[in-house]
Amino acid sequence: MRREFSIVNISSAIFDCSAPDLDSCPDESLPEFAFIGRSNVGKSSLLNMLAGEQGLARVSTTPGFTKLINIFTVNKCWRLVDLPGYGFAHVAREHKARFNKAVAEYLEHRTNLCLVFALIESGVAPQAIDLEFVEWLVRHSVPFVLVFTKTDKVPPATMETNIAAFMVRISAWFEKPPSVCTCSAETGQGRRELLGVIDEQLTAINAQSSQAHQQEKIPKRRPDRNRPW
Ligand SMILES: Nc1nc2c(ncn2[C@@H]2O[C@H](COP(=O)(O)OP(=O)(O)OP(=O)(O)O)[C@@H](O)[C@H]2O)c(=O)[nH]1
Ligand SMILES: [Mg+2]
Repeated sequence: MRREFSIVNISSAIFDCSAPDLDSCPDESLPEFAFIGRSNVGKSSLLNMLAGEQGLARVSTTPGFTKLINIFTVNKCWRLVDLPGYGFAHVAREHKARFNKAVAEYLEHRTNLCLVFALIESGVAPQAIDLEFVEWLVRHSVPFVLVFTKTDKVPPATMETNIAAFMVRISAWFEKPPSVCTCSAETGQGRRELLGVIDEQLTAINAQSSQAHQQEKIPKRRPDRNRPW
């Protein structure tokens, strides 16, 4: 059965800050959705495509271009986060270590991180580095959706083969496999579905917080502790 999504309507997307590490990130008051994946996989491009604003996050043909945790506030109430890529060998060794550590800390400890979009190139067979990274996400209980990118460059049959092969390689790590989406920042393919994923998460968060609010309003039957008077 086809899933129906109610779509997040993006009315504003504003650059918030570039943080070199977790401590420099802004307060944790807004839900965040982060993009991670190999250098050059298309993280910044996908962020721009979803936000509907070319040039919001900087795109480059040079792998390893995004070096900081770039944070964007959408509709003043949630955030998109463009993370530095992994697996770019030519970044200076100390930089590589530092950025990997910053990304790992962000993914492990950011309490307002709702969901990670783990990007994989749809045109390539499963790569060890992507498999290792997905395993790391599973081991650290980071919630994620797999997003196969650059679908405009790949014949559909090749893409299907690559996705199926990737899913076989990771199948042993889950009881229920992660959701899979595909996208092209070039054509806009996948925008509706990915915004639908974000919308589902935001709806669930809203429901949780209104439930918590209601519970606060219900008078407690008994005081929490004995009163001294
Ligand atoms: N054909 C095609 N090219 C894309 C797509 N998405 C990104 N690109 C190109 O891929 C290159 C890298 O894109 P970025 O969005 O900068 O990739 P990134 O993952 O943010 O890269 P780093 O910041 O270096 O880790 C650029 O030349 C983009 O124009 C896509 O969907 N289709
Ligand atoms: Mg980038």
